[in-house]
Amino acid sequence: MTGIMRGMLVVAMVGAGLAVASAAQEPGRIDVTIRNFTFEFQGATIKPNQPAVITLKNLDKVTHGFMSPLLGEQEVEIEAKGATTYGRGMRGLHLNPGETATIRFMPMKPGRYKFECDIHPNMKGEILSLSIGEV
Ligand SMILES: [Cu+2]
Repeated sequence: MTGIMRGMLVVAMVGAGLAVASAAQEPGRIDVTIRNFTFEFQGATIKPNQPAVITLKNLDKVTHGFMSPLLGEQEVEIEAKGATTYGRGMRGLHLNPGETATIRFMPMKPGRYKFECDIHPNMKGEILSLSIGEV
């Protein structure tokens, strides 16, 4: 009887292990909506060495910028208006009214990545890249 119980426990644990492994493949997603000269966030945490996707949307009637040291440090891919820009050493991007952009990159190390709108310096935000277990 105990033998059967133990067998069931092992199966359950293997199942849980697979679920964790497949979750690690999923990119970390952050949605940033620019509204009323403010960066609004959803899911503002990403993990080091896990692909990250930031989706930017400008709902204001003026052009806003998204500028961060994060973009200058590593390979980044930015998709906007049907064109994709990629490479290293980007300073940021400008987003026209109503436009969206998608930024893909691999956060290499844990840390706080500040970003701001270079057109309106009072607009600021921060993306956190945290290791599992960090707070
Ligand atoms: Cu702005």
